[in-house]
Amino acid sequence: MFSIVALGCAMMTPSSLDSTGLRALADKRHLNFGTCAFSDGVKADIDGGKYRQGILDNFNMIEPENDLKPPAMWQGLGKIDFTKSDYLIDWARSNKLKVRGHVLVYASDWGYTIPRWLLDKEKDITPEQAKQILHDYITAVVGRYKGKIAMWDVVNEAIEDGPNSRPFNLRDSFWYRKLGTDFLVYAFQFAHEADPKCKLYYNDYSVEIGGTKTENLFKMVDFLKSKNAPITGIGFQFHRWAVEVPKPGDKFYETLQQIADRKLTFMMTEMDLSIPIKRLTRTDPDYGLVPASPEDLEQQAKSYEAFMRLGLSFKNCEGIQLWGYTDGHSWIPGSTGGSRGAALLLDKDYKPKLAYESVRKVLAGR
Ligand code: 9MR
Repeated sequence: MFSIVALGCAMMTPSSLDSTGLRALADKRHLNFGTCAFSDGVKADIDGGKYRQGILDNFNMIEPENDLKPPAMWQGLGKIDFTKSDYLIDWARSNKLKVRGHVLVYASDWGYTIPRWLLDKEKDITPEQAKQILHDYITAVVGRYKGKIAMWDVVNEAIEDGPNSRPFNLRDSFWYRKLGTDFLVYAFQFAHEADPKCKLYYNDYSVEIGGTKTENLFKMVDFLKSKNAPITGIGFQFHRWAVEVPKPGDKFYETLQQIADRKLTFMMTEMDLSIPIKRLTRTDPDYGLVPASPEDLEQQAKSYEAFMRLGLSFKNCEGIQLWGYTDGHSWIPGSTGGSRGAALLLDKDYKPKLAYESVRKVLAGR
């Protein structure tokens, strides 16, 4: 039975690891510690090679940020373009980085989730054909990276934020309209058949804090388990604001304990802890990149420390991953109209922030 257990790393003493990047510390405690990454970023000329070096110094795992998403690679029935994902995954493997796959079914019709051409064909596709299409896509993608991708987000963000009348408050999506709740079960089954050793996750945002969306998550997980779907664990994204400081016994701890009670693992999959950023015009080179107030960086360091301790206090935590690591490459300013950002460990110039030091401290067991 899983339970909250302090990992005993408080015993470790400061050592030469203090002066190295975070990767050595994560390796030493056998922790999967990752960041999202983009294939063009790891090319030698991006930011003078700093982007790829920062990954190598600090992480032992990566997850393609967008390159493995269905709209990025799925060009038509039977047509999948693996150019970018192959490049990134080959680079990761040649540098002994583990790879997390993201994502097989992004269960929404909205945004960068499902290829437009598939939605356009919807009225000509029967449920049986949809099942076959799902099977063939998952088999091709998981099969190509069999043994190379350690864990996959099989289904991502299937639960809607606002209330609706669908089971588990699922989003209205192509896959739900064609296959009902079975699409969830099929996706896990097909992925498992294609790579039986791969760990398979359901991944979502705003489910780490308790409340209605979390209740829907548990209902969905219980449904998947009742159908014997081969699910390993839950990916909690942890896109949060750096005002939060989790403490044992609070809603964050309670939610993760419920995953342990269900004998599943979990990962923190996309952590970034944003702060307000300086309002600048879009043409300013610093647009979206500079904190509004230096005090927020101290608060952010406290918040990172507490979130790291939250994850590491559970034995069934299979890893901690950040959604990027330099403020120069982050989705947040673009999606908040330039009001929030600076959510990561290094600043836009790849200089370590206070948050970096607090993560280092926790990884070193201090
Ligand atoms: O960071 C990603 C951004 O570059 C993309 O434009 C966006 C749309 O697909 O997705 C972002 O990543 C999301 C991830 O795939 C799933 N969880 C939320 C992430 C942030 O939106």
